Amino acid sequence: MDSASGKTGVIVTDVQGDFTTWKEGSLAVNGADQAFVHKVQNATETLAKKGCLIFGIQDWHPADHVSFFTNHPGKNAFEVIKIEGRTQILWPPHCIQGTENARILVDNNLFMAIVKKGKDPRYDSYSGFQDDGGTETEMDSILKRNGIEKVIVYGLATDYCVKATAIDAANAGYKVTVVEGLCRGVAPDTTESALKELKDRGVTILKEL
Ligand code: VGL
Ligand code: ZN
Repeated sequence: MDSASGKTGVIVTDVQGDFTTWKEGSLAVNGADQAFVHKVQNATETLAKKGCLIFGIQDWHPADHVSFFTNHPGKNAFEVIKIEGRTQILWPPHCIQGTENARILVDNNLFMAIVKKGKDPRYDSYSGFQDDGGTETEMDSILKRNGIEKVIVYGLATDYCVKATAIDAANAGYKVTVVEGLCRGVAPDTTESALKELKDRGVTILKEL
């Protein structure tokens, strides 16, 4: 990946214990094992050495978050409901602020900044740029402050947070690359359709770096 010609930012998305089988996470993504996390760690170090600026996204929910099925009496995990017209998938409680499995598993010293998302109990937030209520995070302003024009996005999960973050980055005018081999998806069908949608929106999909 060429970074000499312009400023490239890397957005390492939600590589947190609860999304990994390694840490027996509550929302473990298939294939997000220890080897996967090490591969992400190594790739991120390589990109940092090449001069890319590394940013992290951290899912960071309060215990009463709207996306947890446990906060909807009678509902089960992975049920889909409508909330004020929005589609909400009900997830197992995950990435609760200040819990062990909310930690980012990539060396935190690599990050220029870590943007937390999903803090508002009322709204889910797959994208690192904004939540479902339209409230923006500091991601875009931090990227702009650093003169970033291109972003490389990878992490967990391909079909949710990687997808939403890459789409919002493209919509915000960044040239976006997603590295498929550095992502894992929740389900094969939604992962395939996510990659297709990203391509259709002009995002470059690389198999590997
Ligand atoms: C994610 C579901 C709920 C993700 C976050 O990081 O893809 N998925 N919260
Ligand atoms: Zn979440």
